Amino acid sequence: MLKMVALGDGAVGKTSCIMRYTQNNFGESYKATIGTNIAVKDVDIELQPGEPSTAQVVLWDLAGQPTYKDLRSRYMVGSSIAFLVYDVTRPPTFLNVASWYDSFIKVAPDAIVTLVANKVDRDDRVVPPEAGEMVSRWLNIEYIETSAKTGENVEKMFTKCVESAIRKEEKRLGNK
Ligand code: G3D
Ligand code: MG
Repeated sequence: MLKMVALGDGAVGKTSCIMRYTQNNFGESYKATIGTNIAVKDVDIELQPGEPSTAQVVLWDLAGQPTYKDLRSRYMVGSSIAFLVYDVTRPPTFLNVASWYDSFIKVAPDAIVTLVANKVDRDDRVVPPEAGEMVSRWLNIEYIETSAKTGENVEKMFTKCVESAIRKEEKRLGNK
């Protein structure tokens, strides 16, 4: 069982990505929820070609934007995976990526992190793919472009994250 947390500024689409993935819908009235939402999902993975299996993932989604560092760390602790979302139509959400990354990796140094450029369906996009790719190279993490609205790459993002985390864990156990 793996813990996966959603990171990123408010309204970038964290909850929408999770809803798209777990319930295949978009734009429902789930946004008003206060607190931490937790969803359990069986993720279909293929660690070796032709060898499908499933992993149970517990998805943590923090509603609102707590300013208390303490609360954020407690939310992040014990995670194997984080997906760090920004909104390609709002540059400030992209500029905050490094700060989210730093605070997460302090708490979960062995976790897998994926950088997610969301809302790519919108025609008022201003953060280009090159910017996201560059930051992901600097941080040495994966990069993927998604739209929770159309569903583009959403399932792929979750599957890849989980496969990477399991591979990393297997490697770690193997090297013991
Ligand atoms: P958060 O959980 O990161 O705070 P939400 O963000 O999932 O609540 O989404 C914030 C707003 O962005 C919502 O709009 C939601 O519908 C919209 N949104 C999320 N993902 C996408 C996307 O991929 N494409 C588009 N076009 N919009 C998206 P409202 O207006 O309902 O607040
Ligand atoms: Mg949310």
